[in-house]
Amino acid sequence: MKNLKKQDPQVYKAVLGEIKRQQEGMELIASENYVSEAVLEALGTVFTNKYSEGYPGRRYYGGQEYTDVVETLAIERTKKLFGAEHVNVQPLSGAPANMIAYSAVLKPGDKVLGMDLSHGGHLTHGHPVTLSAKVYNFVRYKTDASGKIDYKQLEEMAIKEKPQMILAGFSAYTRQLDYKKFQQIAKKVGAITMIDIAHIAGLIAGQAVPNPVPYFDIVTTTTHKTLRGPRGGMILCKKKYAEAIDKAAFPGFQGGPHMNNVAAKAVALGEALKPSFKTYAKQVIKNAKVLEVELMKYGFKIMFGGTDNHMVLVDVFGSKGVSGKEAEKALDKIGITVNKNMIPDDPRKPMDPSGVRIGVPAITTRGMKEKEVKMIANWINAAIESHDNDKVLKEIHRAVIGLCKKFPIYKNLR
Ligand code: DSN
Repeated sequence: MKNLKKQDPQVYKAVLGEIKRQQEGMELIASENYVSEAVLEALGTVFTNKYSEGYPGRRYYGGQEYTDVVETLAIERTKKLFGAEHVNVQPLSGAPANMIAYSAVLKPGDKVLGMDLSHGGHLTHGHPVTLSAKVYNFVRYKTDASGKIDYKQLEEMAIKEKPQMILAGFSAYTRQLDYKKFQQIAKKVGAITMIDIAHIAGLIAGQAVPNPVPYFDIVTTTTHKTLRGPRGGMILCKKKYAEAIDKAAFPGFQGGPHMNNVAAKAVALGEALKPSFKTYAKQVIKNAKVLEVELMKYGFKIMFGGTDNHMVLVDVFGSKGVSGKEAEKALDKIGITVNKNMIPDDPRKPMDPSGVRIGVPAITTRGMKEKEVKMIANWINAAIESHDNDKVLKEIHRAVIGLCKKFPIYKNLR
């Protein structure tokens, strides 16, 4: 970064600080990951200078011979990874991807059956504070006491509500969804099916969890979580919806795509096609399972009865009398980053809920395995139990930094 260093020392210093924070911190936010240096390089290319409204071979501006190359690569690689009929790689991120998908197939006021946020859903799946909830009429389904989705109840709701769309997907739910059931219920009531796979896209690409793409009309995702690409979104759909999705993305919702991100998406998708990505995805699942088992041994209550994916949702208040906010703060002090999170029907408030969400995609990218996860679970327990003892927290922090140094990231970035 020699030009940045010389020209803008303030920004340079902040970048260095962030590199150090990422190097020395234990990143357990379930939606974060570390991209490869090749992905970072693609993000920093001259593609950022280019306007490319339209799609490969049919753009509104000239000079597209190279943007067409990277966008086509990203599309073809996504089709191959997920077996998708049609792919749009232009959504700027997950929330825009969802809004584009809704607007492609729904009219304002149409009804969507989506998962409740506190039961693991996502803000953009119809939370009242979002634009989508102002435009469409969301009705929310929940998990049952065992933590599973009650498909019988979902079917009854669908028959009663007659939604135009049934939406699956989550940001804090940890169990495998029954894709076929969603498809069957939607068919019964004539609804379109959509699933948001943002959290598990990498696990699907790595064949560590079942692929929902054959079962759903529309699939949205981000590219920066388990898929380990740059920040961005994508929409996969059946051919039938291809034109509507493309038109809804541009000119319907967005302007020029961010072609440096599209180039970086292509690079990350190329990485996901390699056999090593399958090993990565399987290790993510193994690490999450070890985390679940270890935390349970320490007396933590794991929501939804456990995990089938890359994260656990822990009721820290119910288990240890420490709120999600306090737990997040204590873990911050030992260099472990997680996020406070609502648990199903949480009696506490969103800014200080009962839970924390803990995910392992980033530490798995660093090369950490079962042995390290056991150490991490031990530190999490010790930090939460000693959340008001700064001396103990400092000691644990030193140990966390020691382990992080053994698993370096971005060795060449300066
Ligand atoms: N912010 C992402 C997450 O943490 O799940 C999704 O919006």
